[in-house]
Amino acid sequence: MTHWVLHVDMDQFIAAVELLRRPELRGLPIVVGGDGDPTKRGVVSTASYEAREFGVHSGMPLRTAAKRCPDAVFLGVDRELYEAASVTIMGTLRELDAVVEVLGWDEAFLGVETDDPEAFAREIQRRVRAATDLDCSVGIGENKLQAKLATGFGKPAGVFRLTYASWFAVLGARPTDVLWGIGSKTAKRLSGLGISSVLELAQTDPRALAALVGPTTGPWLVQLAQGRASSTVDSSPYVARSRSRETTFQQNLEDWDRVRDEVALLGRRVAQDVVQEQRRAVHVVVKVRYAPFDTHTHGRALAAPTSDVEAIEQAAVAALDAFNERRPVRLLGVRAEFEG
Ligand code: TTP
Ligand code: MG
Repeated sequence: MTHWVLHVDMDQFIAAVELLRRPELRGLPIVVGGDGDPTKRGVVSTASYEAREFGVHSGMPLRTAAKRCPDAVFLGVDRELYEAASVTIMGTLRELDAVVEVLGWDEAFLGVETDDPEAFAREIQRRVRAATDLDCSVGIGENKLQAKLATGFGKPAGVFRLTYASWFAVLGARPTDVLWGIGSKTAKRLSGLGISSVLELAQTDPRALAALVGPTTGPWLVQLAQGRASSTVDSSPYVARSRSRETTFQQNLEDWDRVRDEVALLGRRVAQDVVQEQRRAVHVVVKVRYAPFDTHTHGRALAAPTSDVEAIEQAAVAALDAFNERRPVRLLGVRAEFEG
């Protein structure tokens, strides 16, 4: 028996949940976001695969989605419905002979001892479908990184295996931001250093990269590109690392006294969430999305771990002071990060 890591990720999760109660919409481009009115401000939570063909994706303003795909059906977000589906999915996974680590509301790692991981993956898909009528894709790897990346190649409703043996054949020529943990900023920085592909990053001397991007980050990036990562799946309950609240304004806020008031209000709300979770925050981050749509963040460390509402609110307001540009604002967010 061999230890395998399987990564399960639901296909077009919230669109798929919506389709269960609106089967007549199956096959049409669906966009879920905001309250479902694409003339209002808000962002796309998810687009069905049909809508993605038109270039609609998560995080995009609803109005842009409506421009790209005028015939899409727009639906409002119904968080509780998706959370209920998520609970059923995770419950189904826990009934399997595997260690289950929940990674998000539509994805989980499974640690499995088996000689036939594909058969195990098919069994997962069969059970999830029986319990929820929803499809998932399953990635198989020798570690979490390989499994997580494999899932994307299995979509939709498929199974894909990615191991050390196939790593470079599958990913070597791809840009570095396909790697889990490398975003567009890091990829850009790397390509500025002449490192564009996964293979190039994998062949970079970790010490040389450490000198350029930092002693921890440099070697870690090289390791990622080589497909190396932990294979330990941990079943201890999922603990959120942060809590956040945000508001999209239907009209831009131009008065920065109001911006400050809104940040204070969000700071208080987040602080109340922190209190409710009986946790302590160590860091507060403010997100400002200026009109038309550029997003910036600044953070503030708290003097000590705290659940004090005043302290968290004040940290949010202090973080706002780091924003030098006082342009019109379309969205504000405040995130409290918990202690270890
Ligand atoms: P994903 O698994 O990234 O996306 P997906 O399930 O819609 O599609 P895929 O088949 O490619 O996995 O995210 C899961 C759900 O999380 C998604 O349905 C909606 C939600 N979500 C947001 O609300 N906002 C976001 O920015 C993203 C990325 C996801
Ligand atoms: Mg998904």
